[in-house]
Amino acid sequence: MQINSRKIFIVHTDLDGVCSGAIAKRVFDNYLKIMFSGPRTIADTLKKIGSCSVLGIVDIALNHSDYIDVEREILRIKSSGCQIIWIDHHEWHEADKQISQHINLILENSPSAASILYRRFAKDDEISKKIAEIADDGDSNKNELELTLAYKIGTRSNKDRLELIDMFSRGIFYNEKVEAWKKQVEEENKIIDMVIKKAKIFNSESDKKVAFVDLRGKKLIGSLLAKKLQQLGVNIVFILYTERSGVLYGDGKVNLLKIASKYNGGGHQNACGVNFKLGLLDRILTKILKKHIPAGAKKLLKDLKRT
Ligand SMILES: [Mn+2]
Repeated sequence: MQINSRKIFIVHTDLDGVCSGAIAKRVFDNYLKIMFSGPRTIADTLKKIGSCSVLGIVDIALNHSDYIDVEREILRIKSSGCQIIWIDHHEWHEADKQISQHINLILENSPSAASILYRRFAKDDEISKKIAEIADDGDSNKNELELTLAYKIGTRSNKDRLELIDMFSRGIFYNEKVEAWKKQVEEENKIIDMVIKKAKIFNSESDKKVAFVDLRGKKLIGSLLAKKLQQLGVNIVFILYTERSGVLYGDGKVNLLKIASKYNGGGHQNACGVNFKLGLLDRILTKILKKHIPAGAKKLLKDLKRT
C-alpha cells in the first residue's frame, strides 16, 4: 500500500477504544492502521505519524495543557493532505474545541465514543451496532452483557487489543481467547471481594462515603471493583494504580472531573483519571516502603474528605 493512501485510526486503550477501532475497520478500511493512545500521550502519538490520507482519533480527550503541542502536530499532518476526524464523548475545555477549525471534530454526549461512530457512519450495519452496544455497556460500567468484563481483560495489552479489534470487525464475539478471559474474570472477582474488605472507607464532610483502594502491583478490573463498592453504598471510589496515577469513580452526585482537573486528569464526571507528580522524597520512599502513599495521592484524599 502507498504510504500516502494510508488510513490511520488512533483509539483509546480501553474497551470503548477497541470497539471504536473495530467499527472504523468495518466502515473505512479493513487494512487501516490502528494505534493506541490516551489523553496524556496523544501529542507524542501524533508525532510518530508521517503522512496519511485519513486520520481518525477516537475516544481520546484533548488535555487543555497540551493544546499547543497537539495543534502543531495536527497542522503538520494535515499539510500532508490528510483528512482528520476526531470523535469523542469526554468533556472538553471550551477553548480547545477551536481545534475544529483544522479538522472535523465530533463531540457528543454519548455512553461511548464507539456508538457515536456507529450512529454517524455505520447505522445500517448490524455488526457495528452490536460492537457499539458492547462499548456502551462497558464504558458506562453497567457490564450487563455476558462478556463485557471478559473483553475488558482483553484490553490490557496491545496484542490482545488488536486481536479483539480484528475479531469484532469480523463479527466474531466469542472464541477460546474470550473463554479464557471469562475464566479470569471469575478469578479476579474473588480477589476483588478480598480487596474490598481491605478498602479504607471514610465519610466526607458532606457525609459521602469515600473508599480508597491501593491497587499498586495488582492487575484487577478497576471498574468492577468500583461498581461492587458502590453497590455497598460507597459514593466515591479512589483507586491508586501506580505511584503516579489513579482513577476516581462516582455515583453521579459529585462532579469528580472538577477534582480530577486539579491533578492533571480528565475523563467523565463519574469516571476520570488523575495523575500525580512524584517528588524526590516520594520516589525514594515508595521504593523502600511498598505501602507508602505519595504526597499527590494524600492531597487528593484530603480533597475527597472535603467534598
Ligand atoms: Mn470512552
